[in-house]
Amino acid sequence: MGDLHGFLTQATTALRSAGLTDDEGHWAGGTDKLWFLGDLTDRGPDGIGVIDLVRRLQTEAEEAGGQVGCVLGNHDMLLYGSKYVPESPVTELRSIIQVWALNGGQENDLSALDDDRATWLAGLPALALVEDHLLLHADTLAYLEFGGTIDEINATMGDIMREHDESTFGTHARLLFNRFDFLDRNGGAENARKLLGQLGGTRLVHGHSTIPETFRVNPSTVDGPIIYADGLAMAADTGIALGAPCVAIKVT
Ligand SMILES: [Mn+2]
Repeated sequence: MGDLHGFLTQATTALRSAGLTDDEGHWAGGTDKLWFLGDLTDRGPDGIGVIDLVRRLQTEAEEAGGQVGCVLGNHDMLLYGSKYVPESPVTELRSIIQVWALNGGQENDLSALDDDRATWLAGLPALALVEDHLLLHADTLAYLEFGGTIDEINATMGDIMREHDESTFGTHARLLFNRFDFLDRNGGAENARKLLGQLGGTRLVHGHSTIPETFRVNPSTVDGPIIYADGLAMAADTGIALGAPCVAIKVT
């Protein structure tokens, strides 16, 4: 599932429609694997509710022999940084809490982000290789600036999240704002091949750059992912905050 951005009701409905949860909202996916592509919070009404939903399903899926995971999004970093290092500079002019507020940050989410939830966010991987799909939040090569393998990149990102270094946190988060590296006009297929060649997988699946904005389509017409870059990339963020439907995408 692409970016949920606090739209808890839509997420809950989409999960039930996909048969991944039952009528009471509990995990019904058995041994299936369900991954979220980051940006659980901001913009929508209940980011904390989305975090809590993902965490609960993670426990329930594990008990059933399935798997629920989530990669770290830039908005998850913005919210987290706003709690621990609010003055950390993202640009010369703006601190992380300013960037968070200007990009849909919700006071309710920040005030309810306790240490338990924040610690969970800090433990999210930046990248995951699942069934030959390379899952990542942003469609950017910038991940390679954190390391040369998935494990290295995840370890570096975990350190950044846990260290709470006010002087560097914001600029690190900013790297995940980069996007469109896999679109044709930017040498897309070549970039996708580079990332997959280095990190593994046959197709990358990303959120972050919404389908309506990236491919210039009406949000109301989006009903699934778009595969592009010679079939090497899948855009999975339908653009819920733009009014598009929330969809649990089946990838294999
Ligand atoms: Mn997003």
